[in-house]
Amino acid sequence: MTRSTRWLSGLTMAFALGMTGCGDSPDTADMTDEELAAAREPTTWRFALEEVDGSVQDAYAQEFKRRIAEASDGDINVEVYPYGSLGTSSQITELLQNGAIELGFASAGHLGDIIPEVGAFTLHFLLSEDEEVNRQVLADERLHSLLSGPFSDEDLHLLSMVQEGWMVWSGNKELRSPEDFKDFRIRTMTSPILVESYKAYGANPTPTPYSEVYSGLQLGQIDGQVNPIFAIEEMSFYEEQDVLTSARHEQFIAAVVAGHGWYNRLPQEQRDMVDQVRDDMVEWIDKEQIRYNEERLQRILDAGGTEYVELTEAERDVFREASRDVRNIYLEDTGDVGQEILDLIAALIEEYEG
Ligand code: 6CS
Repeated sequence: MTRSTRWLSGLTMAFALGMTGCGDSPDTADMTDEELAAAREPTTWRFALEEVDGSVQDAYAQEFKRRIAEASDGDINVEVYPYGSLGTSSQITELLQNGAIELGFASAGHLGDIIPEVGAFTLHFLLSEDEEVNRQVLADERLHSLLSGPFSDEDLHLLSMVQEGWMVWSGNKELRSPEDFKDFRIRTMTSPILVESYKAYGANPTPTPYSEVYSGLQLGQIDGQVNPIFAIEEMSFYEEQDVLTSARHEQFIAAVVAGHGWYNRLPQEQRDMVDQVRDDMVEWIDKEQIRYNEERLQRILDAGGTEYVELTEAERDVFREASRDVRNIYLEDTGDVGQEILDLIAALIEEYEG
């Protein structure tokens, strides 16, 4: 889709959303202070999710809403739109670019399509095995300032990078080696780096929107998929799969994003409020995602019929080796900036691992 057709499709959605976000303003000229206060409607910021109610993204958005309402004395209402109400991940990103919504999630596995630099966060065996280290790396200002240019080139403003849990492979067999992946039809998100990553294991990757994964499994159009455990549970993927294999090869990472123009036009005090709430939520959401993933794994195991397998270090090493050349593909797409991002991530991991 070109920029202009993207704009048009975003505009159509914007009308559906009621772009002004407010009705006819009352005539305020003759009002007393009390009347003015009563007539004052809260400002609405629309926050779109790529996940359904009860997900990690929903937990983030609901808490963000609560904290913004508190910090603004009720003047700002964040309206949360769960997955399904505004379209696919790419459509949500278009709405943010067009200014039809103010805030949203954009996972690296989809955003890598339009911001190749973000593909780094879909590379296998790149981050630390320690989630606390990853959380610090992802919140580091040095990383954010490297990424801010590629985001603003696409009319987006990066607020936060959130890890949502280890990606787990689901299938009807254990996936313990690249041989097990031979011709395995695995659904991936749309990022080219993800597609290359699974080709490197010998698999047959099939990028599709999130909403089509369950039917794809049910109809046998795909053999498996990859997602964090909380998502495998809440989207019922486990019902169609016998085995979950954990290689701790990749964290699911999503960006919390604002429209670039909108963010920059905010009054300074509101921008500071957003940044403060964002900073204060880094630890909170990480604890939540860990809890969500642990509880949902238990739910899957309690339901019966799905086995959970963790790869040994030796098995992980084989995948680590097989994934190495994909970094060159990432660098071909991103050049010096990509190299800087990879170098910085490696340096930050070393720094925070201590
Ligand atoms: O697999 C996907 O496409 C999706 N997975 C998660 C956990 N969140 C949103 C994303 O679009």
